[in-house]
Amino acid sequence: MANQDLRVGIIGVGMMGADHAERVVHRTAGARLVAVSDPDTARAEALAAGFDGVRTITDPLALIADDEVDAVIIASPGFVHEEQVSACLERGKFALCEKPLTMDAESALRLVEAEARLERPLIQVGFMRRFDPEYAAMKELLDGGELGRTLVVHNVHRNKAVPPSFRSEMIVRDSLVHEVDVCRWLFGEEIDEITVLAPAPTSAAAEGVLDPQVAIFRMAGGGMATTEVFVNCQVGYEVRCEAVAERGNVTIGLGQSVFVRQDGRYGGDVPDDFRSRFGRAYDLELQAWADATRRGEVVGPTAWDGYAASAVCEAGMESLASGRPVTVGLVDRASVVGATR
Ligand code: ISE
Repeated sequence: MANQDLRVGIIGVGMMGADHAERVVHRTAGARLVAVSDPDTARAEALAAGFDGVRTITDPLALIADDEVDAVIIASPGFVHEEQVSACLERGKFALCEKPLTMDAESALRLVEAEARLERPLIQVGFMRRFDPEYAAMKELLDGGELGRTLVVHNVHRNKAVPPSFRSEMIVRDSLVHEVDVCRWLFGEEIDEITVLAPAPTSAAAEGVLDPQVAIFRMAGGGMATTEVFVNCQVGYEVRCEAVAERGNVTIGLGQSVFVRQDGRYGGDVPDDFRSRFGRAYDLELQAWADATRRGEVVGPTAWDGYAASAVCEAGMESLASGRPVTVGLVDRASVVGATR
């Protein structure tokens, strides 16, 4: 496949899937969008009509099985991920699955085990922040060792507003899940324990929704991380991360790329949502996925990363309900995936 275009099918063409469709068509070298699937067939047809040579296939499992589809981007809701990722594994097709990998640790682990039985990785999970140039530079600096051991990581994750259907647990499973992955990746360690607390909620939150939330992670090697997640902050999309190491600290997300002074004031724009803030990260993520898939490899976050994140979030939701720290009970990694991945 290395010399041919990767023929990509996308399942789910809501906000993220439609964004990826445009990205595959216009900004991913060596990849070609050939099919899309969505329960809202009118939406799928309207999207396909905007591009040349893109078919709609109503049944997502038929899209996965289609001979003209080499690899699949899964951007459907999390509750159908297990079935769709399993079908990709059964057909031996590479999949880039948007986060969360599945809705709970048990089903995510089933996918890790099914992939391990194939003895070749096929799944990448869409934790795009690992491809963001600022996060990547931070990781490189910390791994370089000059700053010494990383002691604490502080995160801020704010969305301008979310619909009333975005409940307290979703703040953990859909939003905090990014910091779960970022902290596992930056420290290079699992999260052993999580506490999620909530102050008195903002008046902008829907009835009964605990927003903002503050999470504390205890890392397996003794480090700690704090995260404020605030999904109705009203201002715009803000993601910041500061890593404090023994001989220095690194901060990303200050958003100072374009800084204007005018009429006695100074400042810049706050991005509206994650598609603009992480647009470059998504582009790099898809390019890396397409390149690796054509080589027959997986780069970036693995099925294990998806499982570990689901397990931490499950413990986080329990902690949010009880107000107490909850231990994350991961299965032994080597016994499932071997020592290599
Ligand atoms: C959304 O699903 C994302 O993945 C965004 O990155 C995050 O900021 C947002 O809170 C989630 O709802």
